[in-house]
Parts: sequence; C-alpha cells; structure tokens
Amino acid sequence: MEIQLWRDLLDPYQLAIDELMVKFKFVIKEYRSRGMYCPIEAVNGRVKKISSILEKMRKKNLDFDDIEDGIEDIAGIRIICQFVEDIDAVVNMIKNRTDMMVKTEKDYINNPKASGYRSYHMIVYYDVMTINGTKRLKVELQIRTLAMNFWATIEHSLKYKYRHNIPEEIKDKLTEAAQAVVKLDKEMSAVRDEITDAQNLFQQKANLVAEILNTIENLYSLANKREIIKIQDEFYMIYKQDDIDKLRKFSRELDFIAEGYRAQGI
Ligand code: 0O2
Repeated sequence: MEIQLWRDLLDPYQLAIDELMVKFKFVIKEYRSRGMYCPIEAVNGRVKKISSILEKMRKKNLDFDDIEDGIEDIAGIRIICQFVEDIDAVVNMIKNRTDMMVKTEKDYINNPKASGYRSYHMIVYYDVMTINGTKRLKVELQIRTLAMNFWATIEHSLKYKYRHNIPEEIKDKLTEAAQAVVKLDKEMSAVRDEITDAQNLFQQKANLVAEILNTIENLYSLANKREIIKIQDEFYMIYKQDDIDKLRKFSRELDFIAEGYRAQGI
C-alpha cells in the first residue's frame, strides 16, 4: 500500500473529527452563552496514528482491506465531564442527535475493566461528504470524568512504557489509584449542586459583564462621549460591589438607555 492510499483512507476520518469537534464545542458554547451548566467540560479528538493502526492490524491479524471494518477507533473523540452524572446526560444527548447513529455501547463505568479502567464507550455511525459522495464512518466516543481521564492517561503511558507488561508493584499502585478515583468521583458528586450553582453564577456574571461592555462600546459611537464615560465609571463602581443583582439591574437600565438612542438614530 502506498502513502497516498493511507491519505485517501484517513482524510475522511480527519474530516469527521473536525466536524464533530465543531459540533461538540458548539454544544458547550450554547450552554455557556445561556449561563447554564454544561455536562461536557471539554472535548478532544484524534485520528489514530498509522503506527497504532499497524499495531492493531498485527494484533487482530487484519489485512489492509479489513482496516475500516476491523478497527472501530480510527476516529476517536474524547468527551470529558466533571461529574459521573454528566456522563448519562451526554450519552442521552448523543442518542437524541440525528447526525449520528449509535452502533454499540460499552459501559466500563458500571463494569470497569480488570485494569481499573473506567469510561463509557460508544461507536457511532457518522456521515461525511467527499467528492465521491457520502461516506459512512465509524467513530469511537469515549465519555469519562476528569478523574477517570487522569487515571487512564497515566495508565496508558505506563502500558506504553512497559509494552503492556506493567510490573506487579506498579499495577497494585494503579489499582489503588483507580479506587481513589471512584471515591473522588463519589465525593465530588455529593457536592455537585454546590459546584454547578457556583459555576452557573460565575458564567452568568461573565455573560452579563460582556453584554454590558458591548452595549457601552456600541453607545460610544452614538451618544455623547462624556455621558458614556459616566456610564462606564458607574459600571466599574457597581462591578466592584460584586453583587450580581445590581449588575442585572444596571444591565436592564443600560438596555433602556441604548434603546432610546437607537430610536433617536432612526
Ligand atoms: P489507544 O492507544 O488508546 O488507541 P478494540 O481493540 O478497540 O476493537 P476493545 O479493546 O475491546 O476492542 O475496545 P475497548 O475496550 O472499547 O477499548 C478501546 C479503547 O479504549 C482503547 O483503544 C483505549 O483507548 C481505551 N482503553 C480500553 N481499555 C483501556 C485500559 O485498560 N486502559 C486505558 N488507559 N485505556 C483503555 P486502544 O486502541 O486499545 O488504545
């Protein structure tokens, strides 16, 4: 097989990753711009390296022609959540989407691997458009918490270092660490409401400040400069008081002023 054929094979998978990254980032943006808690904390994606594909082909005894049928994680998206409960929300969100169709699911959270690995895996069908028409691909989605991801990343590196033969004493430490991850996730879940409330408030304040400053900036070209500077000073004074209700009230009043200027402009 020549290098050009690898490109032909892998380019549609890269397109799938690029599109899915845009889509999942948009989900995060939509939640945050509404000041709502998003069950997705972060997302990243990759196309499997050719060396890793070759390794999997060797392990599974696959020919080049079998790659797309036999290797389901050529395209992989990892969705990171803050809390275990968020994983269910993300799984449901994916099941309800019409731009991907779930092929299989593996729940390594309720059924962890012997290694201690925990994560929720879904293989989905996803269509990309190429010059040869629509191509249906399989994409692996790994959904896990920040803590699960920390453990899996470390364990993956160690597996690579020791070529899958991790010494027993290190394996024991990893098992202990995996138990600590379960405990950490449980403890974080217990204060989930407190944390999400604080994060929502932070996001709402950030949105409000951005909105106010945007309105002030727009007014600058319409209104009397001295008046706008006075409004801006008033904003900074209210901001320092760290009271979101006062900021909300200021924002409403500012909208009213801006509306007046717009009406005058017309
Ligand atoms: P890499 O290097 O991450 O790409 P499969 O071989 O994928 O057809 P399998 O192994 O039953 O079948 O699939 P599974 O269990 O869903 O695992 C797929 C991927 O999950 C792996 O891809 C890993 O990324 C991750 N994973 C599974 N088990 C473990 C584990 O014990 N530790 C860690 N750190 N990750 C795991 P690859 O291709 O094996 O590896």
